[in-house]
Amino acid sequence: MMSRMKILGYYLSGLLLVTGLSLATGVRAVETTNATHFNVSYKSNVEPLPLNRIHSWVLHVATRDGKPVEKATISVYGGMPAHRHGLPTQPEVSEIGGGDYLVQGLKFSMMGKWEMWFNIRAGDVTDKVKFDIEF
Ligand SMILES: [Cu+2]
Repeated sequence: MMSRMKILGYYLSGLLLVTGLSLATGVRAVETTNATHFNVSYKSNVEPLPLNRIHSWVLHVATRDGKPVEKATISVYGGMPAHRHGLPTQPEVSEIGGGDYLVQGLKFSMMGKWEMWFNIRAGDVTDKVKFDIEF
């Protein structure tokens, strides 16, 4: 069971742990960000991540002990902090099942450092995760 501790107003900023690891195929990269309640990773349908091309990710959401999180409400936002702008598109998130969520309509439109944020709510637990991306 997920913790029912009160987390409203609690935002993770300094504890993000981003690791890159390769699957056995050696082709697809998966990045995992450990947030407070969920382990979240993504796989892009285009790798390496493309510049100036609409593509999609499959976001996998699991509990800290690895159980898939279903029926989560997920919003996505992001941008380039150094340039003070957001994403050039409005990606949409839909549930696939088994803890997987399809994120469609992603585009990174210029070189530099991007942040991708996902706000994930499941039951009474909310978590925010960030992926750092650099082109
Ligand atoms: Cu920019």
